[in-house]
Amino acid sequence: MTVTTGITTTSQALRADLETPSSRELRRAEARTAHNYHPLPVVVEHAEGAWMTDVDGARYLDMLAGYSALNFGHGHPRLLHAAQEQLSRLTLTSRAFVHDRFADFCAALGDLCGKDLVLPMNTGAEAVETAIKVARKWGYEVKGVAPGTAEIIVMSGNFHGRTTTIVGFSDDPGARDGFGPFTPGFVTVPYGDLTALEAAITERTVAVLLEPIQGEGGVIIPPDGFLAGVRTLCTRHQVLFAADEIQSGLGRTGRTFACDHEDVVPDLYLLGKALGGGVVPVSAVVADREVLGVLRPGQHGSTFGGNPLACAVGSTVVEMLATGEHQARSRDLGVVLSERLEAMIGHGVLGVRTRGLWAGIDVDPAVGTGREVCERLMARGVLAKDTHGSTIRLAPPLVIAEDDLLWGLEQLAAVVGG
Ligand code: IF1
Repeated sequence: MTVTTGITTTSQALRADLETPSSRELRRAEARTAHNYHPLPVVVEHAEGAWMTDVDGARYLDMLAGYSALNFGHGHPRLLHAAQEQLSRLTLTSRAFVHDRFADFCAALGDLCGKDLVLPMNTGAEAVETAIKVARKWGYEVKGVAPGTAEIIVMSGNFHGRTTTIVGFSDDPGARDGFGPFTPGFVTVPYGDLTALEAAITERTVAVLLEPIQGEGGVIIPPDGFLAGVRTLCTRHQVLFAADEIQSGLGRTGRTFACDHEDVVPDLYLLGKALGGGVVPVSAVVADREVLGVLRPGQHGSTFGGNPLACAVGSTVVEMLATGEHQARSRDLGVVLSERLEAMIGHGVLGVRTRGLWAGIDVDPAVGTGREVCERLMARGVLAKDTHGSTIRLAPPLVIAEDDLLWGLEQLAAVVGG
């Protein structure tokens, strides 16, 4: 496999004497874009499966997969066919009218989750915000919580999106500082701590909102039994269990949902990312009628939520998950991933956390920062993303070939000095 790359740092990319199609595009983007990201200096032109090609013709193995939005890889033929066929028929009606893909999608997704109802939205943050509104309304109308006093328990180290309400209950200064004042009614407890969770539940508590595995936190896996404990406490105290499976769900961890690893069924599934197949933004809140039935016409919605194109692609995603083949592939290749990463411990790696084809890797700071490791990986033709400090995450498309996965891990071992 020949992989040619050149520019590896943003400063290099911005030097005029190194003018290449990539550097030109990087400079143009830099000049006309808000700097709310610090992307690696790569300009992708096309992609297929697990491989991306930049404007200079250099190829890269995608080990981020759009933060798990690309579980099925780039340009999956079934997803492209579903999108292309729908594009030529009908793309948008708004929810003022019904369309012929809507019921199929909602029924299929509800069946996948074992729930009665689906509320389709677009982004993950919208699904989380929807769940917050629904849980509060359920608390007032079903549980009998005094109006305006609902509390939702969230976890330390959480990441649920970027809206002001959501960042208001983040404990990451980078995500929340400078964006107040924030929405009240959220209580934070340590992730994984059932004692603290039970102590925080009051008669005003309407929901517990958590990621079954924390992605941005660095693929943080809670102690065995934690999810089952949350389920027990929520049932005992008539509190809704809202599982944010936007990143952990839809095959990423080797099961359809990360909650499946403990045979736990939450009251609300919050879904996004891969639900749109990496083609269009599709998210949803999936729950039983007792929960989603609290909404009445005019109380919630969105222009594009549940649009025909989203439903066409989303239905295909559900079909692809229904066979279990992608979940099985994530489990099987996850064993390869875990074995190779474990072997790096003590050789530039301090710690590893894996579940299916998802890994958080704590690189020895002596090797470099997470960003520096990712820049060195880029020079070797692998694209990944750091989280905090010297932790990087790996989340390749679930369709990645085993040989490509092994090659990508060889590049990581070389970068960290294994
Ligand atoms: C960015 C992080 C990952 C999510 C979970 C809800 C959302 C996300 C568990 C909101 C979104 C994205 C957002 C994107 C980068 C990425 C991310 F680094 F920000 F934290 F994946 F870990 N729940 N995560 O992971 O979904 O509204 O984005 O569709 O904001 O930089 P969204």
